[in-house]
Amino acid sequence: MKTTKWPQRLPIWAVGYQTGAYLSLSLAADGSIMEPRKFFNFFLGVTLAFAPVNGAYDKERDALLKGTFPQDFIWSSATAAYQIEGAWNVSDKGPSIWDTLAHQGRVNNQDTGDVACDSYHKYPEDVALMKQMGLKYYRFSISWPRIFPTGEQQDGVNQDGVDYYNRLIDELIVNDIQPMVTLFHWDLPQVLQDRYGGFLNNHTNTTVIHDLFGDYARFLYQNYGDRVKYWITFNEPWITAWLGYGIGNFAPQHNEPAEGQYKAAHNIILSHAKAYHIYDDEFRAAQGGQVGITLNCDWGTPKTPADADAALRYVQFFLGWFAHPIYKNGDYPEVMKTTMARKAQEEGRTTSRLPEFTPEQKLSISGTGDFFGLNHYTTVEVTDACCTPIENPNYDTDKDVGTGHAPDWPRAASSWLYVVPWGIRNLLGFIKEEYGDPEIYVTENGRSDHDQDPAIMMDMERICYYMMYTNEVMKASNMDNVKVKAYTAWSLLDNFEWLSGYSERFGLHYVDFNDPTRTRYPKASSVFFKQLVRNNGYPEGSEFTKYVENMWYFCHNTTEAEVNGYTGGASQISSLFSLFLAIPMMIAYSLIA
Ligand code: PNW
Repeated sequence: MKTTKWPQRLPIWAVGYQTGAYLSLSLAADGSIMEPRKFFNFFLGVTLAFAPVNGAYDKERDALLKGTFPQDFIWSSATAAYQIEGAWNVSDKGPSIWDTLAHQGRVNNQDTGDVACDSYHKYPEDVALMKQMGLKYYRFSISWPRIFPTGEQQDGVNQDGVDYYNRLIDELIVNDIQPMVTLFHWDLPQVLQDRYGGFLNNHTNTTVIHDLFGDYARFLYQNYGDRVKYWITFNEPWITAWLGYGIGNFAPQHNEPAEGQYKAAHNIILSHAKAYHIYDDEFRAAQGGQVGITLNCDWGTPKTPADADAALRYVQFFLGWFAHPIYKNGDYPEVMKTTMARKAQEEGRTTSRLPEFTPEQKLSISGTGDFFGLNHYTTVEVTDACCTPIENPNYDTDKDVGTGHAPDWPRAASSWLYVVPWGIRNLLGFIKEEYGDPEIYVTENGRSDHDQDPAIMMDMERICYYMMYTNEVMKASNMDNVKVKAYTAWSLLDNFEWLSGYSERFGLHYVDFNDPTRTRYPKASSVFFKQLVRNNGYPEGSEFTKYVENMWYFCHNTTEAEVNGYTGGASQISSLFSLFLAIPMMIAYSLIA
């Protein structure tokens, strides 16, 4: 692992922490050795007296809720095939559109997923890590071109690929971990892109891409459905549609921002419905599993009361685009249709850029989710920007909104990731109201660190993130009666973070990508998460909850350095805290736990 380099320059608050540390050490130096937990509590108390107050937080709204999740609550962690597997051309695996993009050198630092975490070979280690954390569920994805090299079954099946997922699933089951399988996490077979335009394939009719996705889904149900009871058809179709076929910075790099995303989304929704009905008609009775889709959405909060409609429009264009057809009535949200119709008029078009579903299609789409999969990371502040016609319209301008971030929201390493825990509670409440109180599985939530020297192993800010976000999920569950059934941490491992390559780390476990054996190291957050799972929340009176109570104030004040534009913030906090707080804390805690 990397060597420790100490920060050259200390911000004022850090001096406060240091002073606190020395103070508490000297106070304890009356000859007696303090009992670890007392020492830690005392230490934290003194130290936190020096912490500045972060204006991003509200005492009442952000208060710690004590209590536990429902008994059958699902705790899980997630990965995706291209991000962890490597073995990109082992046996007959075909190339995916992400292999193509990465091999063109389009990723930060020219990184590729060729080896990634090498989970294709090291999957038993991954399973062991989950076992060690006490996780009973694992969300992973299957690589379509690893199963069908061209994407089409008639061209041949890659038996080695089929066997790989059999081994992974068996390893999970033996270790009492339930698989939750995503059919499509962005790695479309390149041949399908070349032959049919991928999800742009003749979008207005039932076309070959729907059938091919259906064939692929059927093959997976047939081969794995005896052991897999949770299926997620698509991961974040919003990203595939907008970044893949609209802006085109993600694979397959199709740049058509006026219409590409709407066509692709249309095809994805129809492909999802197809896969759902195949399960319903051919497998459900025998296998008894569930099929859903995972949608991502940032919460949109109005900047001023006058922006309330704009914020709602933002969420409808984001989540509603997919959720409204699937979970409500087979069709796009009303506000999307009327907005796009008005734009067509303004632009002198005879038809809307938003395609229409036929009545039969609406019927077949509506209600095709046994659960509602949600990926959520962040929140934006929305302002109304209605309604200036512009020359080159795109999905972003179509919404007639402006987006920004409150100046005091702490940030993670990913440029788009602002830490706003209460956003998830609002979003969960919105889903409950809007889509008829579905069972919601949070299928991703997490926070990135930079890849930096020293490596962030005492990842206090990730601990804070999980602590605050899961507590907000518990508020949604226990106070707002939202049917949240699952919480999934993204990610089990540091991995290939798409265009950012290995420069952003989301893992509960550190992976050294310079080490040919890709050794995994647990970060402090994995210990925290283990305790969270064991306690099923924050039960009154438990040692874990006491620890969380002590951390709560720290977590709500910590990222001040970054807020003030001090770029090294995350590392300063982490390295100082490893020395003065996290290490004694972890030792103390391991003695108790
Ligand atoms: C999700 N954005 O993607 C994906 O499901 C994961 O594969 C990914 O690693 C994770 O979130 C963290 O990024 C996103 O640019 C990718 O806003 C990009 C964005 C959001 C989510």
